Amino acid sequence: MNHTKIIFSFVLIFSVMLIPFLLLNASAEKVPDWIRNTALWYGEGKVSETEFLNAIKFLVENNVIILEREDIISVENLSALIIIPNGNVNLSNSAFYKPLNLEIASGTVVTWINEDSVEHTIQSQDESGNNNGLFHSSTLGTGETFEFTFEEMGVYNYYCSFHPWRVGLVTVK
Ligand SMILES: [Cu+2]
Repeated sequence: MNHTKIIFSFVLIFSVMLIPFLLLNASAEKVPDWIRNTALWYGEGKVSETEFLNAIKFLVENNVIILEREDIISVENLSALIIIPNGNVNLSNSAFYKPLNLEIASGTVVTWINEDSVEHTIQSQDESGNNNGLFHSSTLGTGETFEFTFEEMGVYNYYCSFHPWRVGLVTVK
């Protein structure tokens, strides 16, 4: 017996061993007769491709054919918006920051937009109301924006240096 014959014999033995497994996996009992007929008729040109594909679709939808789906890891571009609404300037208005407490994931870029008719700033402060220097916008006119990226978990307070009663929160989870 030369090399080729030995290898061929191996392949043959393994093939014989594998065939029953393959047949078991593709259990004919799970495939309804109408699908087998559809496949046959499709091969004979008696039914349309759409009918054949619908039959395959049925097998997928009923888990006769199981497709393994890979988890899709998407790299999201995390961003969020806080609106300084019109009327925010007046103490008596309920024109709070929208949202008043923004909840985000770490790495989110937060943009504040001033939709009020007067100027505002965004100034970070600690829990006691003291400036902590984490972020501080320049004066924002109507329609102007300020961005800050929150990298670490925590609760962040901010306020407007012109209207210090306007306090908002960003919670990074
Ligand atoms: Cu303000």
